[in-house]
Amino acid sequence: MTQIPSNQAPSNPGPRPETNAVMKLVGQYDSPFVRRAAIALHHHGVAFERHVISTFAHLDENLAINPLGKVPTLLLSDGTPVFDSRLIVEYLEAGAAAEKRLTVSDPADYIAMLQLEAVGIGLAEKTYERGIEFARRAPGTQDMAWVERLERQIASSLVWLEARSRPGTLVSDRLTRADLAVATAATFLSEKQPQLYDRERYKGLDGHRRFCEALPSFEAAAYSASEAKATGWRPEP
Ligand SMILES: N[C@@H](CCC(=O)N[C@@H](CS)C(=O)NCC(=O)O)C(=O)O
Repeated sequence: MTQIPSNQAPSNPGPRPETNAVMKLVGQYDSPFVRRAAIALHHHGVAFERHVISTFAHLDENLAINPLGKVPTLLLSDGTPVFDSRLIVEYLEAGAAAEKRLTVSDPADYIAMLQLEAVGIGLAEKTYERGIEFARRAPGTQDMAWVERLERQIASSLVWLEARSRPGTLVSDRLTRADLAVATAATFLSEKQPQLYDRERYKGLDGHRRFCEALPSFEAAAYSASEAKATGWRPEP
C-alpha cells in the first residue's frame, strides 16, 4: 500500500473555526443520517446553516451536490461537499479537541463502540429500505418476501441492541458515535414504523433513546415529521 509521506498528510483536516463563511448541511431532520451529522456538528460546536431539501423531491439539485443524489451532504465554507454521514462524522472527529471527541480510545470500548455504531446505522438502513417498499410502490405491489426479510433483520438488530442498552450512554460515561447512531435509528423506527418498535420489549433501548434525545445536541436537531410531510412522505396505510 502506498504510504502518504508524513510531510504531505494533513495534520488537522477537520473544520477550521476561523473561517467566516458558514457550512451548510443538506437534508431533512426525519433522516437518521442527516440528524446524526447535525448532532455531531452541534456537539462539536461547529456553526452551520441548513438547506432543507429532499432526496426524492429535489433529486436534480441533490445530484449536483452529491454524485449519488443522497442526503446528507455537508457543504464546507468553501463549497467543498462532504457526503455520507459516516464521512461527515469522521471529518468532524479529525478536527476535534480530545475532550470533545466522540470516539473512545480504550481498545475494548473501541470495538464495542464500532459494533454498536454499525448495528445502529444498519438498523436505520433496513428501516429506510422497508419504508421505501411502502412509500414508493403502488398498494399491493410490495415484495413481501423482501419486506419479511427486512423485518427479521430489524427485529434481530433490536434484540441485539436491547441486550447492550441502558438509559444513559452505551460504552463510556461520555457520549460516543455509538450513541448517535443507535439513538437516531431507534427514533427513526419509532416515528416511521412504530408497529415494529415495542417500547416495553425494548425498554433499555428506549430509555437510551430518550436519554440521548434530551441532550442539547440532539434537541437542536430534533426529529421533524413536518419536514418529511412537506416533501411528500405519508405514513404507511
Ligand atoms: N450511507 C449514507 C446513507 C444516506 C441515505 O440513505 N440517505 C437517504 C435519505 S434518509 C437517501 O438519500 N436516499 C436516497 C437514495 O438512496 O437514493 C449516509 O450515511 O449518509
